[in-house]
Amino acid sequence: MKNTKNTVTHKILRNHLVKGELEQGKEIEIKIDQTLTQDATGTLVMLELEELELQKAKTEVSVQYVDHNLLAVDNKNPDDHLFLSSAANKFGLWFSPPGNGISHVIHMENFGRPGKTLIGSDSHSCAAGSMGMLAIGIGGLDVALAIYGEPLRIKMPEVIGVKLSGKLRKGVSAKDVILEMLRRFDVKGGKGKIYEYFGEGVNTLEAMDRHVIANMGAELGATTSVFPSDNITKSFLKLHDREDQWIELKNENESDYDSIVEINLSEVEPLIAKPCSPGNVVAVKDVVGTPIYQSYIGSSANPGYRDFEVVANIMKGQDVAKNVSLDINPSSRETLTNLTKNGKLHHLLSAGARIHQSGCNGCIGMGQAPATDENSLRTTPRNFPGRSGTKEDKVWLCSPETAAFSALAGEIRNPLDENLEFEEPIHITKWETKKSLLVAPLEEKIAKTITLKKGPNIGTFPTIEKPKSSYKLTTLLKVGDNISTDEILPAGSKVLPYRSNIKKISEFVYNNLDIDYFKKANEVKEHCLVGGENYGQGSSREHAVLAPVFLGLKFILAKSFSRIYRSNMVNYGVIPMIFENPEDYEKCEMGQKIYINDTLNFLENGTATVDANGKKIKIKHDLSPREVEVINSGGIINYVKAKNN
Ligand code: MIC
Repeated sequence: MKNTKNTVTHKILRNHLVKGELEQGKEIEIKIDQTLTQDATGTLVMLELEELELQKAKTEVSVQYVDHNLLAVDNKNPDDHLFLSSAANKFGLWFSPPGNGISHVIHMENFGRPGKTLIGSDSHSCAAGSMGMLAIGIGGLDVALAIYGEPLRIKMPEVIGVKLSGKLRKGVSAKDVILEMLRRFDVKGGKGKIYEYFGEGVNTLEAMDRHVIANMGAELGATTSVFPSDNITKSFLKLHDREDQWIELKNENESDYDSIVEINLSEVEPLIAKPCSPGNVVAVKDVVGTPIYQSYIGSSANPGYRDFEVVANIMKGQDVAKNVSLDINPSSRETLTNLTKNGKLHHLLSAGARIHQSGCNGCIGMGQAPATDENSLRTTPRNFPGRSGTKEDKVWLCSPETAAFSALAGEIRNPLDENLEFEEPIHITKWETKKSLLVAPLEEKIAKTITLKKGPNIGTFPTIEKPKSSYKLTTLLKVGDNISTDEILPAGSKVLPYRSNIKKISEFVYNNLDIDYFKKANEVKEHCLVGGENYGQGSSREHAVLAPVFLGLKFILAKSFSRIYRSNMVNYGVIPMIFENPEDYEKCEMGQKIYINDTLNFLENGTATVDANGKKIKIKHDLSPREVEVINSGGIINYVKAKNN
């Protein structure tokens, strides 16, 4: 029977369906209209496009942003920027230069279009769901393939309606809403789900508030989050001179959702995620008085003009507490321009704030790392261990209001107990813009003449092997639940500059958990890993798969995998093996050999029994027949090349 559901999600999917049916759990293929890549993942995507011999992007809009690797302490990051600019010119992409700002906010302002599909090589690409798009964060190779003209293949998720009623109180903001979702569902509660927001409460949220909520849907492990496209979306588009691109999109029928979650915005209270997981949410009132060292404003999780203005209004005429670093990271050059024009930057500076350049900065450990043992309050989306750049860091995630009041006091404060007489952020109707900083794609005949500008740090794309008929492999590491990509392949200013150099970056794999991993991998070469639940949560960085593959990783046996990590594994030919009985995890030990005697049969039939030092363990996989073919071909590039020849 044809699916007739009319949620916003179903409407967009139906319009883009290339193959399959919108039945939960079934593989579907959808056409992708737009892509977004950023520098930390984009360098690899551009090498992939070179490998695919792409002539010109097949998408409607593809944009290459530079927002992560901004510190120029030597040639590496600047070389990457030039490489990316040359690749954008060659392949027909837009280019957003360093200092322009964070991809997600610039994309929403300049390219986001209700009803369109977008994928991005950054897990927070889902932020564009705030304007009625179906926007999914995914590994770089899937993005490269979309630019190359391939549809995206995903399993049809469950569509959960999140019914918002009421209105947020002053001192409480959108960040508290998504923290409420994380308090309820934790970091893997959203796996296999799309959260679609609806109800009266949605009308009380501005476009950028919706962005905050949609952005951190990534932290729930969700495929994406979707908001309707309504008059608020229309006025946002109008502000950015694109009103003509508006269409209305709303859910017709509540019963079309697979299930419903309800949040009364009037009852949401200030919340905070304690170190070291976005799911570690408690009420701010329960941690009041905790001393802080840093208050950090910015990132793609709180990128709106209002998120900075509210801090400026709270700070107005007051001083940041002694010994507290108030770090302001403007989300875009335009946000900074408008804050300056409206006098808000002045309040921040005279309160003692430190102003940084526009971009992702400290969110990913590119500067502003906190001192040892000191609490850092951040409006950023993630606080996985060590992500700030400081080992054993103590990063807390909260709203701009909580971060601002705490910065004034030098300790965590609950905004609802503070002086709420500050001016409410204005509803912006005038936006000073300088669109010319975005570089448009070149004409095809000029693009053809461009050669890629590769500095000495730009590596080559490694070759991926087909699976062997059997493996007897050493378990190089056994890890617990919810291991994040930040733990597998650290972020930070030391490692990020090697994102275009797989050979070099492989030296850092698992550095924070087992400093000898690289050395041991070099000794044993082919190896495997054992993991718990939700292995590989967090970022989309395919390097967290590709670098271990470069060192000889062949399969991972885990209780479950995160969505993006799993698809990156398939793309690079690593077999995602799942414990049939999760208790068997206990039978595995580090250093032990795992023996599988018929890999190809396992891939074909979906189950097998492996031998771990004499102990029998039943395993399974949840790969679709196409994914099995991809692994058997030695990864997706080989698969696509073979298919197209
Ligand atoms: C992140 O927030 O972890 C990042 C940095 O944006 C990543 C991308 C990356 O690893 O470069 C993401 O979320 O995909």
